[in-house]
Amino acid sequence: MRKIIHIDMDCFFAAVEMRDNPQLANVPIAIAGNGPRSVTATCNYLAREYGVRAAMPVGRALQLCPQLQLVPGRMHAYKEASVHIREIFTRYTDKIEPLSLDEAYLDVTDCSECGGSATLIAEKIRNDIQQELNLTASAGVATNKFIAKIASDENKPNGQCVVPPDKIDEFVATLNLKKIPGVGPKTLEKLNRHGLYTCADVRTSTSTYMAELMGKFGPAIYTRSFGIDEREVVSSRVRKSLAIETTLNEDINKGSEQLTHCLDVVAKLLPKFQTRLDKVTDLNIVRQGVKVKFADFTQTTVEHSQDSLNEELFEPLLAQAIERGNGKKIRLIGITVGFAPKQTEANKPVVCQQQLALAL
Ligand code: DCP
Ligand code: CA
Repeated sequence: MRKIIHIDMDCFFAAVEMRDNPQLANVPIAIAGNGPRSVTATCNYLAREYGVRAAMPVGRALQLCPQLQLVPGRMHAYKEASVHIREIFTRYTDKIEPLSLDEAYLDVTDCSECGGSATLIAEKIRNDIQQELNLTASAGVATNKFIAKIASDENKPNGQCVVPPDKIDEFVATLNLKKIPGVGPKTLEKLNRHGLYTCADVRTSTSTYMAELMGKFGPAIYTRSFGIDEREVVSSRVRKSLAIETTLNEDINKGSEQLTHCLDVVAKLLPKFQTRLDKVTDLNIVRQGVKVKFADFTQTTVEHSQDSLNEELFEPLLAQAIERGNGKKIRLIGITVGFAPKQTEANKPVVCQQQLALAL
């Protein structure tokens, strides 16, 4: 039986700002630029009482909460806090899988601290964070990553939730499917259309049916609905992609010039993208793509298999993305490449003579 902790900082960017500027401590705040097209990165819990949320256009946030204070982000301060919390994690285990600056899975199965109690280890980690950073974190404790992640959200902020093995079944049954990581609004809508709202509903179906309905993700939703998740805590993540994007100062209107304008934007993004790409030396490019967000906030990505970055390819990729928009204005453009690990002598799969003979 594994012991997994998911740690997640509370309203992370906002909490750092409230800590560093006492004038912000007791007022609703959101981290956002103050341009007319800005969206919030996050907001504090006071602002959430008014309905303000992350990724909300600033105009809407101010409608909901006119006294909302907009605070520009200070990424260096968030990174510094992130490095510090990761250092705290290393005191307890080396099996740490960061998910973002403020979130990580820890496998503490072999940790002897606190008599081996994952519940107490989670409390101690949260206490270290509070003492050393003056910030609060929430935690979920369970026997797998899926349950631990959902549990960490249960008693937010500054709380934790432990789901022992004999409570998993009950915990998962009533779970709304939107809580399953990876189930976004579109997936949820499709599941709902087929009468599937909770994990208990999914349990009455079959893995095959779920695969037919949802493709590759279907069987995963099915196993998750029983609270099963065999994924290991992976200490060092291999980068899967590199992306860069920009929200435009003004939407690009439909019309014959739309593609040319988009290509100009891509040309501006390319130097920075290339600099970042040059730093990735241990991976092979396997895909190249574009992302386009339209004025109504719907978005699309178009990708093509590639073994190197081909600038000429952006034109047909963008043309296809624009076509999918059916004449909608464009508000954001991004470019991406996907990677696969390089086959070096060190990581080449070892094929023994016998297997080779069989393959031949
Ligand atoms: N973030 C962002 N843009 C988003 C979502 C998040 O820039 N659309 C940033 C700001 C957050 C940080 O990442 O502070 C962590 O994201 P979380 O989703 O964990 O949200 P918070 O930590 O802000 O709040 P919570 O207390 O709900 O975890
Ligand atoms: Ca968080």
